[in-house]
Amino acid sequence: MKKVYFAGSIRGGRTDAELYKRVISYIQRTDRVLTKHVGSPELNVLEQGKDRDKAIYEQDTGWLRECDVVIAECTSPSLGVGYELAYAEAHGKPVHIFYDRTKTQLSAMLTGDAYFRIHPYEAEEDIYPELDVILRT
Ligand code: 6IA
Repeated sequence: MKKVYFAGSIRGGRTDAELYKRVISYIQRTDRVLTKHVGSPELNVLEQGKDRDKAIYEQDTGWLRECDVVIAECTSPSLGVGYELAYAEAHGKPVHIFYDRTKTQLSAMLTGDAYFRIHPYEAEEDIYPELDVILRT
């Protein structure tokens, strides 16, 4: 059973929150997702607090160091997710990036970095067979 760090936009915008939730549930059928809250629709993105944010940063970077693999959904751009991807690379974690190619063009800072494994898709159902391969290897 792998420990999966799932990354998706929070303050960057919650347009794809339902998609994150479905992907997280799919991964949870076989593996453990450390970041389940990313798919939670009731997350209050307006909540503020420097102490709270520090705790979130410490928790998330701890999970990034602990996880076996990072899976990111990057259709909605997010500064936090971009940071997490670079942090994961710096710690030698395998990183898989999914995005809907009909909706967005991914940043050159991701597509130009040969370290990242990039999975463009055109329909949500294309994501799941690729997840099967990632989780089994
Ligand atoms: O810049 P963003 O907020 O879009 O960054 C999203 C990424 O940062 C996600 O992949 C999360 O792993 C991480 N992240 C951002 N906010 C949180 C959070 N609290 N809890 C855990 N991880 C987070 C959200 C509530 C907060 C807005 C008060």
